[in-house]
Amino acid sequence: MSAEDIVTDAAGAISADRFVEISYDEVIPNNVALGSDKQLQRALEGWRPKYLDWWAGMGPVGYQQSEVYLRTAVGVDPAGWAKFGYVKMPTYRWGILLAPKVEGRTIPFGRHKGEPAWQEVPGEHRALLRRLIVVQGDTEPASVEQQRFLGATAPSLYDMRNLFQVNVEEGRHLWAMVYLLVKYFGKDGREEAQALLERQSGQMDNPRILGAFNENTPDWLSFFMFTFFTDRDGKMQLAALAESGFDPLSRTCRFMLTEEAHHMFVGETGVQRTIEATCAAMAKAGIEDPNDVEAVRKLGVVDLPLLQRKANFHASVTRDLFGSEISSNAAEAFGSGIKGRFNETNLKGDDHELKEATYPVSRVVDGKIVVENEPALRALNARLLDDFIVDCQGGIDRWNKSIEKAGVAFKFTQPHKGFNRKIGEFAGKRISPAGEVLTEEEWSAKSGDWLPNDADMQFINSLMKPCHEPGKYASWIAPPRVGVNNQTGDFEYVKIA
Ligand code: BYC
Repeated sequence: MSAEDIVTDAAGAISADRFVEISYDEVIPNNVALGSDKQLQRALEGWRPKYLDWWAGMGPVGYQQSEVYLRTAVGVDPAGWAKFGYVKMPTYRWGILLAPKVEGRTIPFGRHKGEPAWQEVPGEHRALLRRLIVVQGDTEPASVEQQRFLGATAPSLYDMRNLFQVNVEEGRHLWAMVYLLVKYFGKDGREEAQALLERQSGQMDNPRILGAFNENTPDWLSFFMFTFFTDRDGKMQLAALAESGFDPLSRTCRFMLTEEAHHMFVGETGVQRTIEATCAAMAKAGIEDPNDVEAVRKLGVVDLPLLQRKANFHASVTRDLFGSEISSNAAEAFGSGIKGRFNETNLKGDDHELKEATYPVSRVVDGKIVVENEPALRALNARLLDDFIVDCQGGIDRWNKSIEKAGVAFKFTQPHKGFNRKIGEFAGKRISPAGEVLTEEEWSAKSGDWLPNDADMQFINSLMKPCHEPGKYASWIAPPRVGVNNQTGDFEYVKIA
């Protein structure tokens, strides 16, 4: 049975086999019957060596010959069929995996609402669609590039393995976008696929497209915050693209979302374990005041105010990834049925066309933050950003619960939407985390309390020492509650070669 034979009904229930098998017999594992389209297969097999060169040159530094305990998808249903085993990263089976086709699916929003979902690229929306796929694709290799030096300072083999799992999956997400470009966009698509391997994170001449993907990920706290916040932008954007009227994009994104969830788990639990180590060390030393930074740092753990500053930085940089709150690009992508809202199909009491609706947008007017109603169609980026902020809060509440349980008087908060922004309504404005509009002088005097400062970075660097012995963890991070695939505490997640 080929993947294309496996269909779901409109409610999404799989009506054929229980899960969609992926063929691992071919050079490029896939569930899209790649072997039946020789031209496409040749084009992708031609791109593969260039991808492997990129991985060798720009992927994780070191450990390429080490055996890493990785998860490889073997099915694409929501139960996440997976196989765990030792793999050398360059031999990872990067594949093309789409969620099952939903029979009778219609376009859920915009001008074409109710029409059958497109199986081919609609000519009139080709340029816009290509642009969005390229932007999405560009972030995937970018994140691998940003994280490439982290293996050397991994606080445990468990964490090192999680880093590499995230990295190989981001590589697979690049494959997912390249598949769409090469299959549906002809020569242009092949050129874009090439360019995705040429831009480089942080490079002056040919940088990655979006701002946050040119920032450094210099240490493990950044990695955890990145996977908590920035991968969550991935979740929100992929969810919006999963609503797309272009069905192959929708199916691709639906499967990518299952992998994105694991990346956010790595981020949330990474911060959580850092908090646990801090609270435990404070209790042992009899330190009650979380703001007694000097005393806490002497214990070899991360003080909570520093974690808050890291969170402030990554939250604000990630918020810029949503683009301007008011955007004609976003309006056009929605109107044309290419990119929906978060959870679009399930939004009740809504015309899904946004003909009359308005949406409240915050901005600075005459030195004050005000909320003004804007046509909802033009405010789609503002709405997705608000949905993101709500989604972040769940994890932050869980962090706070564990601090409370440890009896420490400290609470993480999300900074105001306008804090430290470079894109959109608040670009160029100085807003405190509490939401006060500041002068340049006030900002300069206080920003070191709100964003990681030089002393913070020096301290973090002093902690970033490798801990590569099975079952051992650096002082600043607690072991996980459960091992990967229920492995025991002393499991050797990476056999370092
Ligand atoms: N930096 O109307 P505007 C992920 C550009 S993360 C630099 O404000 P629009 C992942 C914009 O491109 C998810 N440039 O915004 C996470 C536009 O340029 P053009 C990635 C920026 O277009 C972790 C111009 O400014 N996926 O998957 O409505 C690890 C005006 O744009 C930025 C997507 O983002 C910026 N921050 O929306 C691995 C989904 N912001 O076109 C992976 C696809 C805006 O005039 N992309 N610009 O030359 C989109 O939906 C939209 O492109 C954006 C921007 C939401 C990014």
